Amino acid sequence: MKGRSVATPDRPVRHGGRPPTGEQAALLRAGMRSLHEADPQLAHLLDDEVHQQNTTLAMVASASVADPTVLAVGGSALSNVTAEGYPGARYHPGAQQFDAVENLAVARAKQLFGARYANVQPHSCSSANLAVLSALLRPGDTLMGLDLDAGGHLTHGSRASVSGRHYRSVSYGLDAGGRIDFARLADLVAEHRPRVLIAGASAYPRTVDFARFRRLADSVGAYLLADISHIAGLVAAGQHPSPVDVAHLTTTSTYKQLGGPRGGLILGGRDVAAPGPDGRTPLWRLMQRAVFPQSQGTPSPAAIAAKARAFAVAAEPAFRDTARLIVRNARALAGELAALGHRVLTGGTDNHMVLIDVTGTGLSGVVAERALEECGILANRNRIPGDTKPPLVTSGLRLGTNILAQRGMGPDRMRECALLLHTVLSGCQALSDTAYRIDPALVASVRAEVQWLCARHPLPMDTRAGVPVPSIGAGT
Ligand code: DSN
Repeated sequence: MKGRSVATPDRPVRHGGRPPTGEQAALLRAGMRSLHEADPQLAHLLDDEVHQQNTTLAMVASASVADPTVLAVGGSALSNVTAEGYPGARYHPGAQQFDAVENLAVARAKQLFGARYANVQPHSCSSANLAVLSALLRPGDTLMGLDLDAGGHLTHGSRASVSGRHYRSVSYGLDAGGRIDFARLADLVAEHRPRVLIAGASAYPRTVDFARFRRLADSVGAYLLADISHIAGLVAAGQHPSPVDVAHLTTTSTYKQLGGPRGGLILGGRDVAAPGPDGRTPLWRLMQRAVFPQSQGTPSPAAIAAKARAFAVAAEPAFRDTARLIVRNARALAGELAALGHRVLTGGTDNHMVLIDVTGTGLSGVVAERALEECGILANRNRIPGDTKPPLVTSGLRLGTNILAQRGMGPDRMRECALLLHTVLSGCQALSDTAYRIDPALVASVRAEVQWLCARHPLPMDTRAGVPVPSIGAGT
């Protein structure tokens, strides 16, 4: 151990300002080089994925692009560490670095969100939500969340998920304007007296009034869980009100808008020491147990390291600039699409998301998604309120501006993006709910325009664009 210090939770590794030795970087480079020789089939698929991401216009609202440093950290040798438990209280040896990394990730998550508590171990936000629910509810207790068809999430009480099977799930919905129907929600809360109320959505383009949710939760002594998976970047950057000190607990995924690895996060704010359902155990302690050992075993050390890196990237001023651009772009995109005659749900957006009803163009959501993909534009089908088509077909399309802003596109470019969307949607002829015909010349011309835009606005990982690739040492 000469030349190295050993971390404990109380004594993080200090390197005295010395640069990293480069052993990890050498390992990554050697690994990729070996992969090319040992498994060219897989190496090709990975290269094709990078190429596709660089050359398509991704408007999938639940996606963002991870910084190359986040991707590299996610592939680090920490993957080889097996260590159940928490820093300083592991069930396996050899967790010195992992302990320090997990402490760093927790500290950075707390700093980024102004939280008093963070658990960085959930493998996804679905895992985080199910852990929270299992700690606060007994089977059969009442849970209230936004209906899946109104833009809610599976884990908010959908019958398709254990959250809707183990608990008594009562869903709330939207008003005629497509906004959360708080009047109806107040009636439902008074009638059903949920033990947990969830504020959060997968397809909701408007600001979520967390304080109003909290007042409703308090009126019946319910816990408020805020799921900010889709807006976590905006929350971190101050572009959406934060629920961290408003809700009892907050959950998020780390990849949708935080540019992190696939993973989840539980945050606690002002109320994290409030008692759980037993009247005495603080919520933070319940959360620690709820994740490990109650719902997960071994955590994913490399993913936790990548979260630590992503939280640092999200704390940089450039991230806040991008978040501002995300919102401005979404507003511009919604305005342009409306001007082109598309029905934009709720009439616009407050966040990164634009929902449109594609039935006006004679298409289903899945046909619109497939035709756009053929032209190099990615956006996913989405059910809309009152949808009569099945979930795999749908009547809507969900668009997001996270990656457009990460590419450095601004509101002026949204007119071009809207025109490309419009050209495809209006030029596509539906043969059924799932089949379509589109002129190959139109496909070629849209693809060419997409290529041009992508080349003008390269992703941070686009090595074709002269983005510097760090030197990681000779002879490796
Ligand atoms: N929840 C799904 C979505 O919103 O796209 C996947 O993360």
